Amino acid sequence: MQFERKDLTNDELIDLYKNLLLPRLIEEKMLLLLRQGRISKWFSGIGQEAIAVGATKALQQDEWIMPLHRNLGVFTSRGLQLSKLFMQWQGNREGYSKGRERSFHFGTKEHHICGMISHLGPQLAIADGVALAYKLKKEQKVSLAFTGDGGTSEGDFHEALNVASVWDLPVIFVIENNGYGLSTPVNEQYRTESLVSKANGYGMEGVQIDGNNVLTVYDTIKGIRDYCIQNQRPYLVECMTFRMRGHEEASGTKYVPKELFDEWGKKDPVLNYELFLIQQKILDSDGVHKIRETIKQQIESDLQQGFNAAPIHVDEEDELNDVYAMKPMDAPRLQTSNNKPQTEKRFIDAIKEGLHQSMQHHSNLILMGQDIAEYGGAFKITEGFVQEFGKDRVRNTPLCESAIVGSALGLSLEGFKSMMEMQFADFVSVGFNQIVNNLAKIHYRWGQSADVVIRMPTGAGVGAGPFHSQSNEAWFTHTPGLKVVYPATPADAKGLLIAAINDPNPVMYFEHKALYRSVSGLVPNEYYEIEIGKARLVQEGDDISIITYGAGVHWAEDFAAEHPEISIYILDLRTLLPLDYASIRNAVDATGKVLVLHEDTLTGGIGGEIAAWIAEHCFQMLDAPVMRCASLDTPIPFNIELENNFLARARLNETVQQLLAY
Ligand SMILES: Cc1ncc(C[n+]2csc(CCOP(=O)(O)OP(=O)(O)O)c2C)c(N)n1
Repeated sequence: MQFERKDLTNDELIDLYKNLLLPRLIEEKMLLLLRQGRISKWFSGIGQEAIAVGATKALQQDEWIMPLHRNLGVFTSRGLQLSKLFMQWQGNREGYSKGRERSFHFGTKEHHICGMISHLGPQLAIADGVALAYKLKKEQKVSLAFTGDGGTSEGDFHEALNVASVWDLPVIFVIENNGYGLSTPVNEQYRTESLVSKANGYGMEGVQIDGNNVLTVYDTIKGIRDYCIQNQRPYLVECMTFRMRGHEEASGTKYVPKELFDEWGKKDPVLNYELFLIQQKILDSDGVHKIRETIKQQIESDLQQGFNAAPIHVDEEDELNDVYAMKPMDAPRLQTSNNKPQTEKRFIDAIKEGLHQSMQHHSNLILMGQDIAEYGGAFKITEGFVQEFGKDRVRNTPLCESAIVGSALGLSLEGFKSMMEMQFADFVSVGFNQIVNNLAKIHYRWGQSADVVIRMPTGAGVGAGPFHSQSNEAWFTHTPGLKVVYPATPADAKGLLIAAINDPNPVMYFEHKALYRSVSGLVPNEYYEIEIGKARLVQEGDDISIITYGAGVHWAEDFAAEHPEISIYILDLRTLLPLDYASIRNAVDATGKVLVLHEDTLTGGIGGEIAAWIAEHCFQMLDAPVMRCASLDTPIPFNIELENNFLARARLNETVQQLLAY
């Protein structure tokens, strides 16, 4: 192995050696503890340390890195306290995730490390968002994301590289090509000659290097960092290396030919570099011995601290409290009242006004979505925005929902707010993973907030067929960490959107397309919030209570107007997660007969959850079983007759009569 020191001083070379040795010695100790059953799962990076260490040392301490499961060297090179790291692996409260995450699935803001989720590829787009933040702030910085060879087959890899290129983002993508993805060899993973050749396909530069040579990695990434900053462009690096142990310790290595271990054993990144330092007389064997012993002692003493950590004490309140980030204590309360000036507005114009005022209010709010800039969005909600706020803040995106949600999270890491417009709520399925696994869980996992709003033009009634009409809010109400809001009136649409943007948590904002131009109402002119988690009493009544939201509110109101002989209490939920149980209880108490009405299909809809809660908590108040009126359990048909039959509204009268007759 050829080492080129270039202009590195002896001290710098020795510092790199210490950094390279530390993860190796920690791992050797961990493998021992694993055999003794003192720690659980372990993904080994033995043989690959030069990549994580070289890359991390080439960056500034405050540049975000998105590591994966073999990148212990990132964590150690960023100077994480070892005792805390050990507590993390033992699942102690004093670790980096309060015992909530395993192995390397945690991040730390203090060290600018973003924790991975198991799905690997989603890390890459987060780096795009961070790089976008650096670019917008005109900071001379890069972000760096890792992927394995296996991970390059994920759509997330393609999307993230494409966005970085199209948006001219200073991101370094590092592929650790270690020959295998679990047991799958690279010839069953891809058919290009190399992985770096894919760079060309995204219109970016790339280079393949020896990933076992720490000086090569360090020097290359340092140079690439300068390139990315100066040219404001991304760069792909393929580091050739080898995984010297199994995928994880329990999986063995039977599927790897023995010759490969012999061949790559000779290229060991730590031993070869050590030899180089000795040959160059930068260290002698005594010096090497001393460094090794010092590190081993440090590991032992920190490990003891780790073992001394108190066993975890379960505090359910603390668990629940950490699901959401708290709004800053000094955040103003933006209530409005009826005596403030109001203007009659359509639903769609109220949304537009809420978004517009939010853009004026938050100079760090970025809008992203397909065709939202010059074209103004599929429904024209952002029409005129790009002229007023500029291309930096009103961003057309390539067609890649997953990468844009990931980028939104990356923006959040650097203190930006973002709103992503799904062109249709139906398309959220291709950004689903980033929402339910990254955005939703990140605060609970390691305390990072995801300050993102996703606007979801939703619902049927416009003859748009199975993929432009779905009600998919229940996919998200089942995911702790998200908030789900669903306004029914123009005033609520504006106030809830402003509240969603002010909320530091990920909010799914459902806006019903059929209401856009069919519903109007008085909307306060000022900048105000409607509180998330608070339902609205639409009208009082004595016979039955209809609990509903979205288009259902209008169906219920129309029904009540057409049937003055029935006294109907109507509750508009407005927020589906978290639910306003106090208002639900009041609705039950008012009549003792409850109908939950929603446009979503019956099975697994939020109506089931509400009915179950009422049965459990309000049983004594009930004079009849809780009834549900929902859409048919079929995909949404295109033909308007079929669609009308599909929708819950077709069965509303029948269900009300059943309830009344009970
Ligand atoms: C989306 C997804 N599918 C499958 C897995 C299971 N899995 C975990 S790691 C891995 C192999 C990854 O290979 P590679 O990207 O080459 O990284 P390496 O483990 O070799 O470092 C697989 C299949 C996963 N974590 N996520």
